[in-house]
Amino acid sequence: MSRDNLYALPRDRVGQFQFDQQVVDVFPDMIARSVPGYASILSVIEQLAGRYVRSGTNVYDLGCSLGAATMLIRQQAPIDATIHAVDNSPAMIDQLSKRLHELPAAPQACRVELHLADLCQVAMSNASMIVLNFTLQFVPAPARGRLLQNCFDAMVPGAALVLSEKVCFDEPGQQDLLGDLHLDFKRACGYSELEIAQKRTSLENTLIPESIPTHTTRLRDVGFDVVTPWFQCFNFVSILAVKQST
Ligand code: GEK
Repeated sequence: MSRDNLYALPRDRVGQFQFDQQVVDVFPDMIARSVPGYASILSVIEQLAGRYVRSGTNVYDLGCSLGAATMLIRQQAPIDATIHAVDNSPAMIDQLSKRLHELPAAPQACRVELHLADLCQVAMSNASMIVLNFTLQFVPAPARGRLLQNCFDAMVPGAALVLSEKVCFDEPGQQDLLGDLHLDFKRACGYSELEIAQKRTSLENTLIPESIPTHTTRLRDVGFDVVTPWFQCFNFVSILAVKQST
């Protein structure tokens, strides 16, 4: 795995963050050293797949990047389920396609379909599990409610949605403290002050965090019956939302 040093040298101008080939080349290292709890969240997504993915249904991994969640869900899903891995970055989808082709043959594994598409435009149906693992934060805020409504409407009774996000806090003391603790985490993972500052600038108008109550209220408003944050480390959370069984 290549080490992320994309922002190690001073740049004259720090442009908007893009999920391009340079990012793809270092992505596993970048996300592991930037998102506290990333590995733990993935391992629980695998556990949840074992519980929720149903025979003959679809699973959507929206904003799949290199398919970290897709690969784990595939290990749990029944053979006649289909995982739809969606991303609008051609570099991510190309690399994920290569990874899938390099996997050893697994006759018991379910089908994985890749979609190079905007997740707001993708048609979904018959879903027993939908994953948005650090993706909604990149969708323009006004489009988020409609997207989650589409997810809810596409889900079968008893299905689960996992929403992991970087979040903000209304209370300034909490916002500052948890933000600082996240920066300490990045320093401890080897990022320099320059790398942290340049990455922050590049993400400024691209990654728009919202508060935990904003997320949970919106999920309830679109119809989910059980909405519960199940993980938090500093300003990173994961929320489980379940559609009522009939
Ligand atoms: C993981 N889930 O490793 N449509 C489709 N894809 C999008 C859109 C959009 N509108 N906006 C952003 N993306 C992954 C990690 S990374 C999180 C997700 C991060 C894609 C974008 O191309 C990128 O691959 C992904 O969402 C976000 O479990 O880098 O912080």
